[in-house]
Amino acid sequence: MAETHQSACPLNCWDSCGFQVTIENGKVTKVDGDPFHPITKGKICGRGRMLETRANSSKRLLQPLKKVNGEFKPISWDRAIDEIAAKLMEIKNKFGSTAVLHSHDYANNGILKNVDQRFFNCYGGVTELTGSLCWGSGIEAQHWDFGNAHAHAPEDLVNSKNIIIWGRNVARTNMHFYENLLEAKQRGARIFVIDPLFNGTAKIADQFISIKPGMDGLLAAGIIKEILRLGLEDHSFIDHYTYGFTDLLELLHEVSLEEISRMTEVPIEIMTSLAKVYADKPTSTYMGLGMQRYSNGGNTIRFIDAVAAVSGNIGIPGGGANYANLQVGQSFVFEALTLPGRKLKSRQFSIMKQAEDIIAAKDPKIEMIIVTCGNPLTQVPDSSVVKKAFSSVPTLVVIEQFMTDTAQIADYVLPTTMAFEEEDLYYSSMYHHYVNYGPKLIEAPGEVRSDLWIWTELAGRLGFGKNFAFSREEWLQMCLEQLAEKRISLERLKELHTLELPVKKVPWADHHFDTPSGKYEFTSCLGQTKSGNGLLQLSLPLESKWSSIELAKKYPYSLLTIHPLRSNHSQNYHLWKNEPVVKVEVAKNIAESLDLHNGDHVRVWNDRGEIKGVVWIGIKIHHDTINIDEGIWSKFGGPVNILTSSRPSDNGLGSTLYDCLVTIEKIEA
Ligand SMILES: Nc1nc2c(c(=O)[nH]1)N[C@H]1C(S)=C(S)[C@@H](COP(=O)(O)OP(=O)(O)OC[C@H]3O[C@@H](n4cnc5c(=O)[nH]c(N)nc54)[C@H](O)[C@@H]3O)O[C@H]1N2
Ligand SMILES: Nc1nc2c(c(=O)[nH]1)N[C@H]1C(S)=C(S)[C@@H](COP(=O)(O)OP(=O)(O)OC[C@H]3O[C@@H](n4cnc5c(=O)[nH]c(N)nc54)[C@H](O)[C@@H]3O)O[C@H]1N2
Ligand code: SF4
Ligand SMILES: [Mo]
Repeated sequence: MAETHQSACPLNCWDSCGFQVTIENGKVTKVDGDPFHPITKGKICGRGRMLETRANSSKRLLQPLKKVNGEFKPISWDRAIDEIAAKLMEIKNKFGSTAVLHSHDYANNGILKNVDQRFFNCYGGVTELTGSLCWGSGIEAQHWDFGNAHAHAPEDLVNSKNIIIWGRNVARTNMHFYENLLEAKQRGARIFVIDPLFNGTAKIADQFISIKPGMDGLLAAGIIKEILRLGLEDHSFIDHYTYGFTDLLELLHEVSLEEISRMTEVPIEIMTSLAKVYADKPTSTYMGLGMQRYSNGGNTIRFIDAVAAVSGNIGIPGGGANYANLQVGQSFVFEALTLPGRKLKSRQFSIMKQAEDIIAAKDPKIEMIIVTCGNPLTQVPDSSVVKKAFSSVPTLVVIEQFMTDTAQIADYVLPTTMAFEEEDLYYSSMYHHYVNYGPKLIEAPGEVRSDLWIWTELAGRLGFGKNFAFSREEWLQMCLEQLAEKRISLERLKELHTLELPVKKVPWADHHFDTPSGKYEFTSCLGQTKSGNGLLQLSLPLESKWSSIELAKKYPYSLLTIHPLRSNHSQNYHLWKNEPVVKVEVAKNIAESLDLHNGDHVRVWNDRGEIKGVVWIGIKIHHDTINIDEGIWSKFGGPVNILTSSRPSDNGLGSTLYDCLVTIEKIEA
C-alpha cells in the first residue's frame, strides 16, 4: 500500500524545499513537492525528484569496503570500525591528534551532520578546514560592511520597484526565487540581470547586462560615480549611518568612467541608467555566489554593497544587498552539539589549499584523512594536486553513498544513509528562513549505517562513547534548546513539518549595524584589524588580460565552471539515463575566430591541466568567455577542476574557482 509523508530536501541548495514522499513496501517510489510548505508551495526541482532514483539505485554502496592489494574487498562493520579506531588511537599516541585531517563539505544540510565535529573535538582536535569553496569571500565581505550577512525575507520582494539580479543563476539554482521574480514582473517590477552568461534568468529580465567575468566591483564603482555625478545619493543615510565615505570618494577619483567601461566591457550609458535605477527606490540587489569566486571576490561583494548603501537601499522594505542569510543558521546552538571546548589542539588548512597543505604538512605529517559530505577529487580546485595529495596519505577513509572519484582512491569506504533513511532537521542559510523536519521513512538498504551511527561506534572504541550516548530525539533537542522560548520545538516540528525561525525580515531597519563603529562601513574596521587598511579597492581578478598580460597571451579566454542544471554538484551525473558529456559552452567570437561549430570536439587547457569536450556555441555569452559545468566525475570526462586554481580570494576565506584563464582547440572526435 502506498503512503505519502511530509518530508524535506537534504541537498545543499538555496531553496530548502518541503517534500511529499511516497513509500510503497518499504521503498521510496516518488518524491514530490509539499503544497503546504509556505515558501516552496509544492514545487521542487529535478534534483529533488531524483532522490528517489538515488535511494533505489543499484549503484549504492551497501557494505563497508577495505582496499587490499589495490582492490576493494567487503569487510564487516565490526572489523572496519575496530581497525579505523585502532589507527586513530595509534596516530594520536605517535604523532598527535592533528595528524588526522577532517576533509568535508556540506553535501547534506541535516543539522545532525555536524556531529562529525563533536567526534573530532572529543578525539582531541584534528587538522580542520577553514574558509569555503562556496560563499566564503562574500560572507566575510558582508561582515566587514554590515557586521553580518543578512538577507530580506522572500516575501519582502513585493516591496521592490526594481530588482537587480547580480551574478545569481536564479532560474537554475534558486527556483522559488525565480517564481517570485515572475510574480514581481507581473506586478510591474523591473528586473535587471548582470552576468557574463545569458542564463535562464536573463530571459525574463527587462534588461540583460553582459559583463566581463570578475569585473563587477569596477562596474559598481562606475554606478556609484554616476549616482554622485547626478546627485542621486542618499545624503541622510550616508551622513548618519555610514563610516568611511570620504575614503570611497577619494578612491573613485582614481578611475574614469571610460576606463571602467573599457575594462568591464559595459557601456557608460548602462552605468548611468543603473545609477538611476538604484535611485528609483526601493531597489533590491540579489547577489549570487559565482561572482565572488575570484581573487577579488570579497572586494566585489563589498563594492556592490556600497552601491546599495550610497543609494540608500539598506534597511528599507524592498531594498537590501542580499547575498546569504546567516540569521537562519545563527538561530541554532551548535556548541552543545559540537563541544568545541573538548578540543585540546587543532591545526587549520584552508579548504582551497588543502591538497598543497597535505603535501607540505610537517610536525605532524597527515597520517589519516576522513572525508564526510564531500567529494574533494571533483569539487576542490586543481584536481591533479588534490588526487596526488589524497593518494599520498597512509590511510584515507571516505564515508559515502556512492563510489565517487574520492571513494575510488580510499583505503576504507563506509556506506552511509540517505535522507529518508534517517530523521533530521534541514535548513539552508541561503534564501528562506524556515526549518524543515525530515522523518525517518524507510530502513536503509544492505548494511548501510548513518553518519551518526559511525561516529557513535568509533567514539565507543576510542573511550568517549558517553559523549555519544543519546537518542536521535535527544540529539535533535540539543540543537533546538535556545529556540524553546520562540515556540520552536521538536514536537511542533514533527506536527507541522516546517517552522519559521526568528529572523529580521528587513535587516538593518534600525540602522544599527554589527560593525565596530555601529555604522555601515565603506572602510572596514574589521578589515583593518584582519588585513591591512580595510579600504575598498579597484581590484581585478588575478587571471585577466589586465592583471596577467603574459598569461593572457597564452590563455586568452576566461573559464567559468558554474553549477549544473540537473545535478547538485557531483551528486547526480552517474544517475542520469544518458551518460553525461562534457559540454564546452563558448562565446560566439571564440567560435568564429577558431572556426568551431556545435558538436565539434575540443580540448581546453592551461598550465594546470586539460579537459576534452563537445562545443556548444552560446550566442550571448560574453566575449572571450567559456563555461563548463562543474561536478562531472572523471569516468565521464571530468572534473573541470583540473583547470581551476586553488588560490584563496582576497580576504582569504573564499575560492577563486572562476578566476581562470584557458585556451581551446579543435581535436579529432
Ligand atoms: N541546479 C543546481 N542548483 C544549485 C546547485 C547545483 O549544483 N545545481 N548548487 C547549490 C549551491 S551549493 C550553491 S553555492 C548555489 C549557487 O548559486 P548561484 O550563485 O546562482 O550559482 P553559481 O553556479 O555559483 O554562479 C553562477 C552564476 O554566476 C555568474 N557569474 C560567474 N562569474 C561572474 C562574474 O564575474 N560576474 C557576474 N555578474 N556573474 C558571474 C554565472 O554566469 C552564473 O549565472 O546554487 C545551489 N543550487
Ligand atoms: N569548478 C567548480 N568547483 C566547485 C564549484 C563551482 O562552482 N565550480 N562549486 C563549489 C561549491 S559552491 C560547493 S558547495 C562545493 C560542493 O562540494 P561537495 O559538497 O563536495 O559536492 P557534492 O557533490 O554535493 O557532494 C559530495 C559528496 O557527498 C556525498 N553525500 C551526500 N549526502 C551525504 C551524507 O549525508 N553523508 C555523507 N557522508 N556523504 C554524503 C555525496 O554522495 C557526494 O558524493 O563544490 C565547490 N566546487
Ligand atoms: S535541490 Fe533545491 S530546489 Fe531542488 S528540491 Fe532540493 S531544495 Fe528544492
Ligand atoms: Mo555551494
